[in-house]
Amino acid sequence: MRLVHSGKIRDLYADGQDLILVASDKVSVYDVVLPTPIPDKGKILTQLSLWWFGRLADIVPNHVISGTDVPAEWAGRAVRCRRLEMIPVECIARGYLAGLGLDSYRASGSVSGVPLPPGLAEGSRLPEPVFTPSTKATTGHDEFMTFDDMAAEVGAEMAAELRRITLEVYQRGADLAAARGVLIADTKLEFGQTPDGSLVLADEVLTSDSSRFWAAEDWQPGRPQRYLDKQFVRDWSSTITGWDRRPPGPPIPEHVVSATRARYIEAFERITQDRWQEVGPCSSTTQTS
Ligand code: Q0Z
Repeated sequence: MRLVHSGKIRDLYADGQDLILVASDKVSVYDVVLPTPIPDKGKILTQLSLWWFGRLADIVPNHVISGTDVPAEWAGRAVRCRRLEMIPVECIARGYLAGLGLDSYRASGSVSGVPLPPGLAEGSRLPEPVFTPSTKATTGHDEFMTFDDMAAEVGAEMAAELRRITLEVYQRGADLAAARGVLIADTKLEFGQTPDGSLVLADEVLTSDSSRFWAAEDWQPGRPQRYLDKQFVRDWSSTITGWDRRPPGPPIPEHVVSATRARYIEAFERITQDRWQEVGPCSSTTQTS
């Protein structure tokens, strides 16, 4: 199969007319990919994304052709999808203040040109979710764009439709996850178009690599939030003296790997209310603990 694009964490292959999206077990902290994988992470996030696509299909069609008709070596961690003409904008919805959204609020009181009320702190819940589109930077960090910038790029009607769908997907996802103990602070969606011009939700959806997942019981505005999934890696990495958070990152010790894997599974199990079960070519013989 032909490799079309290689990302930090995932790869994209072409198979005839289709694309195959493959999630690795790599993990990044502070935007640096560490040399030690988290076993099954790619499978857990792929299965969660497939679960969400099913839960969101009445809002917007998606690019999934199959989560099982994929090469055996990638079973469980790959999705066969429709090749689309991708929209060159990151569609982000935020319900809480963190990350670059927090930076922008502190600098200007707004994000993507949307004014927010004064007095918000790190981790604060916003009065209502906001649409904060970003440019897809080819190098470095994406940058917020205003709704008018976006309309100039994709057309006013398309921009309005993407904002409506993005906020609806976020609202559905955040409400469902919150009821199950996971706060989804924000999420990034990617859309594409079919040859007839209709919009399709693509890439991955509402995973902890495309969103911020916080454990609801630990949420406390006014400080950095604890991540439901990779907090052990973050905590441990901040104790490493002499790592300046630039690549290459340090190898992760085994106890941090296993605790982190358990948190990915916990996020999956809380949200889906299903038990995590290894999906793969020989799941009955694969060690899962
Ligand atoms: C997704 C990405 C990477 C994983 C392009 N259905 C689609 N049609 C056309 N293009 C894409 C998709 Cl999902 C597409 N990406 C992002 C890059 C690994 C996803 F290296 N880029």
